Amino acid sequence: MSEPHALQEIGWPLDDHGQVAVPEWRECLEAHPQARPARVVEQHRSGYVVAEGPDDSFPVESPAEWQRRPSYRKGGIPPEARAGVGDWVLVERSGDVMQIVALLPRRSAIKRAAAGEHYKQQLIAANVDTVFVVCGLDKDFNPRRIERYLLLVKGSGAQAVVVLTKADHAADVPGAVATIAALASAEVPVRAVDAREPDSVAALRPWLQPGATVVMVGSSGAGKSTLTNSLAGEELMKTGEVRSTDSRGRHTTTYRALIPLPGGACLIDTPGMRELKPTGEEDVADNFADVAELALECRFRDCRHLKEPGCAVMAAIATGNLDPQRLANYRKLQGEVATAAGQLAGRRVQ
Ligand SMILES: Nc1nc2c(ncn2[C@@H]2O[C@H](COP(=O)(O)OP(=O)(O)OP(=O)(O)O)[C@@H](O)[C@H]2O)c(=O)[nH]1
Ligand SMILES: [Mg+2]
Ligand SMILES: [Zn+2]
Repeated sequence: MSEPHALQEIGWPLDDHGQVAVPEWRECLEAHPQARPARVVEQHRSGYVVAEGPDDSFPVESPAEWQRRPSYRKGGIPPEARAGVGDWVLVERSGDVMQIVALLPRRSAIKRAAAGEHYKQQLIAANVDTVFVVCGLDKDFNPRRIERYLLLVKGSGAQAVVVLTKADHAADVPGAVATIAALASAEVPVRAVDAREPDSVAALRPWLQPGATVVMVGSSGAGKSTLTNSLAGEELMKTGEVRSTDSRGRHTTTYRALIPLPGGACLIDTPGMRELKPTGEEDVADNFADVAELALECRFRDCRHLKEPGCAVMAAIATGNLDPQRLANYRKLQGEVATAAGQLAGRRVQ
């Protein structure tokens, strides 16, 4: 095993006695006495790069069963069971190459449903403490999309923070922050920054303490790589101009990468997402507590908040206390989660 402090700098959790803080991980280590722990820092189509410290990364071969096409039949390996960026794996030398021999159980997992008609999950990042939901305060600003991201983060085991970039561009920063603060529950902090300015991004330090891991998600052009470079203090990731007509990015980042920051935290940069579908495991009402609370006041228990008399939800819309677009998004997401949950159940009985 490499120096414990080098591993610790990339997030390896140690307890007060210098032991791995996760008991199941200890068991895995004991089961593979020849292997050593490493963290997946890059995921490419062709394979993985893992690290044993901030300056010590190398390519590894993945187990043969991960290289076969995913299958849901008995014994098949679903995509989310393969390592992703942020995962801890055990690696062992095998001839000339280093080989992954085990995937340590995840402490948290950010997932979405993969594109395509077959129901599949895709891991965005593993073992993260915080998710920065990054959105520009330009033409890309979209509260409905932020609601969608927050739905996926809640229940993942990680905390969400909304990071509004391009604060230097925006006409009404406090207004935008208030809009997002109102739809995100009180436990979701919202920060507006100029992602290009180190002094401005210092506002994110509370979530970047030594040992912490943060993943950034958001659409292309939101400023994730710009933020990465400002926090790292050097140009590690390529950034790209956005289209002036609609502020859309050009998918500059093409793979997920974990970057150890000088302050001791790890930051995961990801490619901008075109589509964000729920996996079916999300709890929509939990994310729309305001709507759910109003629904309790409706006269009928099974009120669909359409034209029923005594509907508290429609009353809140009439008085301006609830944004009709938020209600529409609530319904849309509920429909999507229900569909995905049905597919998930179908897959599990196969
Ligand atoms: N003025 C200003 N420009 C910003 C800010 N953040 C990002 N930009 C610009 O927005 C463009 C896109 O930034 P990127 O960092 O490449 O965006 P990204 O989220 O990494 O995009 P993908 O890698 O395509 O997913 C670049 O031209 C940045 O300079 C900001 O806070 N203020
Ligand atoms: Mg990028
Ligand atoms: Zn109602």
